[in-house]
Amino acid sequence: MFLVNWFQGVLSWLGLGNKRAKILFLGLDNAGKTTLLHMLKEKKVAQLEPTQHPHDEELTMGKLRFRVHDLGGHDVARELWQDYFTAVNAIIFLVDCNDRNRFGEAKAELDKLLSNDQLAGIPFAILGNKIDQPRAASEAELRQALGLQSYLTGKTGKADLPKGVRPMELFMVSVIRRMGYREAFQWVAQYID
Ligand SMILES: Nc1nc2c(ncn2[C@@H]2O[C@H](COP(=O)(O)OP(=O)(O)OP(=O)(O)O)[C@@H](O)[C@H]2O)c(=O)[nH]1
Ligand SMILES: [Mg+2]
Repeated sequence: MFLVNWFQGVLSWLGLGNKRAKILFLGLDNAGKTTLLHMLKEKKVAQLEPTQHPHDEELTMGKLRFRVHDLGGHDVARELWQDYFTAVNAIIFLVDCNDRNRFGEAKAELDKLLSNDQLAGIPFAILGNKIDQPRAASEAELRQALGLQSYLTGKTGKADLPKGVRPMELFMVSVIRRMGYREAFQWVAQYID
């Protein structure tokens, strides 16, 4: 009972309380995907191993279902991503804002996802993570590095987008400082029926 109440609390906090959703956490290795999942689940930071095997969290309470798939980001693990694309409601794509050497690699993976037919029209929240670090890229720098300038659809309110236009936004976050990701989930929730 405690767990149920607690989890409902997290869901309403994220704005997903009445929605059924399948969400994937994607991004390069070391971006912070598992740290985020752990933070949502346990509300604390943990030192975690790189993800070797996809990890799911799902709870069903009456009609409510919220399921996250945390997939490993290293290159071999990326081959598994597409196995999870069926019936997905949203993608959360994490990028380490400090790892400028890998912005190109992150962009290449993101571009592959954006051009995947199975994911056409699916909302993407891109999380620029680790902004607690002094040398983290700014939002403008990351937007440019990922080539997002002309594709972002607006952070505030639900945009009335033409059919086929994908909702996409960039949020600057620090998972370990609990900054920014709540807004990203609230934004995503608006686009999940
Ligand atoms: N400074 C800082 N470090 C973070 C933050 N979030 C995650 N990290 C660290 O980044 C490292 C990688 O985090 P993970 O969550 O394991 O990354 P991942 O995306 O799951 O990586 P793979 O499982 O290999 O795909 C860990 O050392 C985390 O503690 C953050 O907000 N700030
Ligand atoms: Mg991981």
